[in-house]
Amino acid sequence: MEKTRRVSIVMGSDSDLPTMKQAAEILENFGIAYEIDIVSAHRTPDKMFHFASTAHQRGIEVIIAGAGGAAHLPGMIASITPLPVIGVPIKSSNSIDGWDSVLSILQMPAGVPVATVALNGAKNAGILAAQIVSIKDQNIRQRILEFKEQMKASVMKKSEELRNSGN
Ligand code: RP5
Repeated sequence: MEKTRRVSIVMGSDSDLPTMKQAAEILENFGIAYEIDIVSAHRTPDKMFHFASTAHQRGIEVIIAGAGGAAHLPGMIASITPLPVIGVPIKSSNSIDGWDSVLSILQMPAGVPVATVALNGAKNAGILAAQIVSIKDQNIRQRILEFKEQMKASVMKKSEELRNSGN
């Protein structure tokens, strides 16, 4: 039987996929079942509305939404769904230095939060989604603790190598 998908990754265009794949890779590493799709606030508004209004009924716990330029997708989804939404600003072909994407996702009005990560920060979006899922899942909590230990060990190793290199 297929595992219930707990995280939904959506993006405005297939051109966002190379960035958004990083969130998917993180979820795979943590063993969290997810779905991934293209949902555009501007080009497929009906699909966006249907997705945002039904995701919680399908067992989804967190939504990661990425978009570039006039990046309305995360905010529009957040205006409809009761689920937490993590927004990933993307430096897309129609983006001016990425600032338009960042500000479109970050500057939400009071009452409709979007947890905005850094420009192209899909990896952190995946980690944050895993941390939200881990609130009620001890296995995922353990994997996140191990991930942090690995990160620390990697930096400590590089630090030691640098100090021993004579530089
Ligand atoms: C946004 O416009 C998408 O999220 C994408 O980042 C950007 C460009 O889309 P394409 O023209 O590459 O399809 O809506």
